[in-house]
Amino acid sequence: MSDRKTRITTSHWGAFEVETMGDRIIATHPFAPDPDPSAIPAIIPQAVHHHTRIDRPHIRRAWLDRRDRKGRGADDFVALPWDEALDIAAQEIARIRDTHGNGAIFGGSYGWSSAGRFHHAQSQVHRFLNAIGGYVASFGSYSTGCAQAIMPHVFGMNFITLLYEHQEGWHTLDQHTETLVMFGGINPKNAQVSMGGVTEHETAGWFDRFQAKGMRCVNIGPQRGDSPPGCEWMAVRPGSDTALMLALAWVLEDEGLTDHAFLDRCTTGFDRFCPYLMGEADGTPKSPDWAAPLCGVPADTIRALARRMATTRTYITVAWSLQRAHHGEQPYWMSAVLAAMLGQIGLPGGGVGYGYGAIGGVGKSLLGMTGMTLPQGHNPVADVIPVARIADMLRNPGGTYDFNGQRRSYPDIRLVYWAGGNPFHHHQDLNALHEAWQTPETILVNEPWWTPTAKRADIVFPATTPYEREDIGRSNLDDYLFHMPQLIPPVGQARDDYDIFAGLAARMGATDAYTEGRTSAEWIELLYADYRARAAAQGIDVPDLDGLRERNWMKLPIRVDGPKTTLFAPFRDDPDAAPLGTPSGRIEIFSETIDSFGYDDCPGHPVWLPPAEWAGTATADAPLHLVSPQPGDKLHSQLESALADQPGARPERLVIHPDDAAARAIADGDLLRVFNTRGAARARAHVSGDILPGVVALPTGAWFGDPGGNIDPHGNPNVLTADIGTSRLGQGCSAHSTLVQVACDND
Ligand SMILES: Nc1nc2c(c(=O)[nH]1)N[C@H]1C(S)=C(S)[C@@H](COP(=O)(O)OP(=O)(O)OC[C@H]3O[C@@H](n4cnc5c(=O)[nH]c(N)nc54)[C@H](O)[C@@H]3O)O[C@H]1N2
Ligand SMILES: Nc1nc2c(c(=O)[nH]1)N[C@H]1C(S)=C(S)[C@@H](COP(=O)(O)OP(=O)(O)OC[C@H]3O[C@@H](n4cnc5c(=O)[nH]c(N)nc54)[C@H](O)[C@@H]3O)O[C@H]1N2
Ligand SMILES: [Mo]
Repeated sequence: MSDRKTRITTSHWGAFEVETMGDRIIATHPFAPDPDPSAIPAIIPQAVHHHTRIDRPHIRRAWLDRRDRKGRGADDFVALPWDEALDIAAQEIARIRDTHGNGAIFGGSYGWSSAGRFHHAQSQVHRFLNAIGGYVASFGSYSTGCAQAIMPHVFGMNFITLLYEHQEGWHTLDQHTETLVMFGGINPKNAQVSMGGVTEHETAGWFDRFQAKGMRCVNIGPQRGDSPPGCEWMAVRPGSDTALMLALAWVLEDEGLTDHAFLDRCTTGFDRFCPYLMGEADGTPKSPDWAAPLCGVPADTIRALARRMATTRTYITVAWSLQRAHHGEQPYWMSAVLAAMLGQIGLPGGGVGYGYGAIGGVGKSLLGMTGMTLPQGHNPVADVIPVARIADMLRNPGGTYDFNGQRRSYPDIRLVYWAGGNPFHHHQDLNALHEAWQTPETILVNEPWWTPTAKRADIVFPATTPYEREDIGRSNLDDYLFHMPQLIPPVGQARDDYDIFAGLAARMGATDAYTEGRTSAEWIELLYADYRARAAAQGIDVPDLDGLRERNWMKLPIRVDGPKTTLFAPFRDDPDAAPLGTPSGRIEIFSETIDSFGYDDCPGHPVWLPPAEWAGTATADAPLHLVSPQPGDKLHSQLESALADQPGARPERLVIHPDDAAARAIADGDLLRVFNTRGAARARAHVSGDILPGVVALPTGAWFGDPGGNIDPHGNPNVLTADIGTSRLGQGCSAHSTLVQVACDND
């Protein structure tokens, strides 16, 4: 058939081949060089043409009629022509700005949106809001917000720099590591995803090699499936890892296995920490006997693991999930202290690393190559909130809060603009967010689909998906470069975010600042030419844009198949000559800075601080610990409407142990009600011995249902999760610290 075409494109879940016929995507196929392609693209044809696509601009009827704020999520919408909707939106943004100032506009707009360097929705909304005078931004991420606050105090560098530049590559682990101790596991399902795309999905392949050479790989966490088959599973209660790490440290110290020479040379503050560890400070030795009932691991198992860690080349990895939990600062800090006591930091294949498996880019060894980024301009508004404090901000204008040593106050937000994120997927305690969401005067959303967030907006602009526009695919965590062709025309009347903002900017006299006179095609030309020149300066030859269009993709010669140069090796050799960026220049086991904040929820050295909700605080009403991991079959809430169409797909499946199921007369496949005082969700039972008794797991991403019902019909865990900061230090999201009850709900 003549109009049948295939081209390669890329996405956060990697590259894939797209087959189109005329205006439609009809199929997708794996990208041949990828050894372990993601299954996510299979749903793309249905999702892109799904009836939940937003076809035209829409304005909520009650807002249009009388600027009503209260009915968000419940009202119907009026479809309007583009010009009319853009006029109304521009007038409203200008009105709020002129009446209340740019500090009344929230443009944090957190979310992953889509891959593609130019049409990155969050960059576009930030650039637009800067062009009209600025906005209140958000700091950090839901992924690693807590780690981004705590880890610079410990290692003296930005957490993101630590992750991508100074952690060991898979290659080095393969060559040198004898014991891999994985708190929270390393899940190849999560590693299928990476910001901007990971092309060769290699995580599962590395584990095949590790196992072939006999590396001992220990998955420490509540679910066996958090690591590839073949790894040992040491089942621990969620939220208890710090107690386990302390007990491992106690054994090292008690049995003379601590590397004191390393501690003396490369760390500071062990003398302040050790009395707490050994129990001299508070009368409680943090011994295996102390930790065993907290974490559920037998004391002898803890002792044996500590000895093994001290006598073999050991690499500790910590999943990001451990810090998306109340007091998530503690396991992160304590893992660094444990690694320091082992004295292997800076040795190949030894030490500690964060987020292997969380996203596919962590552990890849690549030469640094600067990317292609749309400049976002300057934001004159200084106000920034920690990203997960949005509901507090909306509820509590002028209210004060602590964050990483600062006392701040929440701005008075009158207008919210969201593009490329789904807060009614990602935020905790969604019923409470729904209430808080009724306070701003106006909420605007650009979205391809009628997500729960789009349904709760006043003005909704339909955005294109990456398949409907041209872009360049490139991630700093990957060694491929893609031309992402426009494969089909925009669905319905969808427009690119860039054109939506250009339309608003034109109406607000901000065209020069926003577009600088360029179309999106001209921006792509410019940004790509700049990228190409920088690549050439590094000696890397990439084709010009027309050449890349023709080639569609290329592999970049930036892979390092050998040890990576991190700053920990020179630091270890001579910490005076290569100090870390901490105040002491050393790894801080005790931090004078954190101590000076005076936070009881994050004191001057790591401590065992149980989460507000975990096994230790379980009650008869809420006896089970809920973890809400990332979904294997999609990215967050993206493509959900098409997936949900599949027979039996919703409600989501809740993993529950056979003992917990039997106690509730639940059989595999039963319909369930999962609930606590914050909300209730329906789910379908997946009874499995691969989860610790007392723990249940419900993945994120099912769309939050329409308001009005008292139970979320699809199984969104965030109707259950608690919306509290990790601590006054990090203020990250605490999604994984949640207690629930589960009951059979077959009728
Ligand atoms: N309970 C619980 N909650 C969690 C987590 C957890 O572990 N447990 N994890 C948290 C984490 S780590 C994260 S990162 C967040 C993720 O939360 P989000 O990043 O908000 O989730 P996504 O579903 O990826 O939302 C992206 C949205 O952008 C839209 N989009 C895609 N492309 C475009 C585009 O080109 N233009 C526009 N305008 N829109 C586009 C998609 O349709 C989608 O609705 O969730 C957090 N929430
Ligand atoms: N397929 C797919 N992959 C993804 C994503 C996706 O949506 N889909 N999202 C991506 C994003 S944005 C992020 S931030 C990363 C997140 O990566 P992670 O934070 O590593 O992933 P999670 O899936 O939240 O959690 C991993 C496992 O941690 C365990 N866990 C939970 N709490 C605890 C605890 O207290 N202690 C221990 N030891 N284990 C615990 C749970 O059993 C869970 O399955 O994943 C990325 N990868
Ligand atoms: Mo994330």
